[in-house]
Amino acid sequence: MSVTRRDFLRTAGALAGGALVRPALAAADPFVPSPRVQGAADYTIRIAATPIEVAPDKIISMIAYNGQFPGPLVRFKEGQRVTVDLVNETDAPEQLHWHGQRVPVDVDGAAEEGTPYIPARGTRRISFIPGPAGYRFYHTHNRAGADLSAGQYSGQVGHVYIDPKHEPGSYDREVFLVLKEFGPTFSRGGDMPQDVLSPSTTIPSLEQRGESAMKASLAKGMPKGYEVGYDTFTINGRMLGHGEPIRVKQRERILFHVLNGSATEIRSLALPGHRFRVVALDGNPVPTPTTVPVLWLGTAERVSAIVEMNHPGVWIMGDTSDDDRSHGMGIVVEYASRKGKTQWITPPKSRWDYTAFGKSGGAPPPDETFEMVIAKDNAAVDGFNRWTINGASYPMANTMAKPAFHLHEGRRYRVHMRNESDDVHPVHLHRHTFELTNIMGRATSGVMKDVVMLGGYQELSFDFVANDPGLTLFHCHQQLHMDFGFMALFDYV
Ligand SMILES: [Cu+2]
Repeated sequence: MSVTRRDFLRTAGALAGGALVRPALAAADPFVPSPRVQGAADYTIRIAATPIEVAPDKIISMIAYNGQFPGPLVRFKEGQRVTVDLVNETDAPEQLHWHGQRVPVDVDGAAEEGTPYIPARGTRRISFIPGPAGYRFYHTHNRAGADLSAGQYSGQVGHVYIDPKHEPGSYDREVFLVLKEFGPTFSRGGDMPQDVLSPSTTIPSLEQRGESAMKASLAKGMPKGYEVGYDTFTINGRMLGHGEPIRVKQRERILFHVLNGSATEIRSLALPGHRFRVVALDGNPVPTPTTVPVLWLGTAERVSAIVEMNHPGVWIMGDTSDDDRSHGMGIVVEYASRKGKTQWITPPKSRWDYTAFGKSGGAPPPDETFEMVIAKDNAAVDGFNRWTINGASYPMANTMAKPAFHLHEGRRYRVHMRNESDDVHPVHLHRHTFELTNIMGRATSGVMKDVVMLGGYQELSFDFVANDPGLTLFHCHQQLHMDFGFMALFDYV
């Protein structure tokens, strides 16, 4: 098995030619570690403006990692210290965040926690012990604000896989996929799909407060706050039909590692005639592996799912949105010796239920609960929505704000979130893994994550153990939301 997997990760030799335009990669490109010479880093990640060909004659300029999109797949070994050189060839200071890892604040890659910037035209060397094992990723943590070329709107996304001491599950090989849009523009109040989560019920008191705040704002003559839309959609940096297909054999069991690398969007993924057996969420094995027809991922979420190739054909694996798929959000899955027109069949409507992957209840009680109420102040900052946690907006002028929540090392905390807005928020906690404990009144346990979607006018709770001292950032991973206030710091006291 391991031979096949390594074989899949072989170097894409064609990239070595130094061509000016780099094709996006059909599969995650392996990272080639620097030679083991004294004083050299194990890995070097170079941040630079790069033209990326997402389709023939469609070449997008983006800030990317090592001249490619997605950035190279970085494979670490759990517990084995690594040194990484971060080289910034742009004119702006950068932050590289090791999403989902338990690392110190000087490594984590968040200016809000105090991680030093990688200076413009400069280099930073970091050293850390990767972990926990599993599927993680790395991305920029810069604020973008009104700049649609900055932050996560850029091409700064790459997979990390930290090899565990024990191999999970039974599968033949792994395929890494990153879902990512390009060509962003602002619109006023373009709505994201909100019919994603299960249950679909809302809490009347939250809805009343949210709706009346919006009505009051519109009555004052305010337009709706800006949202972002895109004209180009890709999987592994290629629009549907313009990349190499995923070539499969009948009866093969493929473990797909899927990352939503979007700055702002919720994504879905379906493969007609096939089902996904979800074995891990955000890289962490789930207690109840469950088979689903469609994967749903909030920004920065990862799903690892095994698909048994038992329906020969030439299929489109793609987003369930016809519009997004027709603008590129798909990749062809081709069985050996099958040719012909690619097929898409719309799957039945489905919703994403986190509790399906957990155990029913049984999480230990927390030592303390933090209440968080999320609210939207429509179009309040130069036409952008301002976001608040318990009435406070994270300051835009100063990077390291006063910590809002205080932790004692070793204690177990519950965060109870209530959403007074109609938007879905993929909320993210840095440097810690949390356990889902309640989704809209349904108790659950055992699902360990670092991002979870909080539904519009809904509530949920997650627990975490304070086991990684240092400033810890909590924020919505939707770029517009985090940039306009939806962030808070935890500190250890
Ligand atoms: Cu949000």
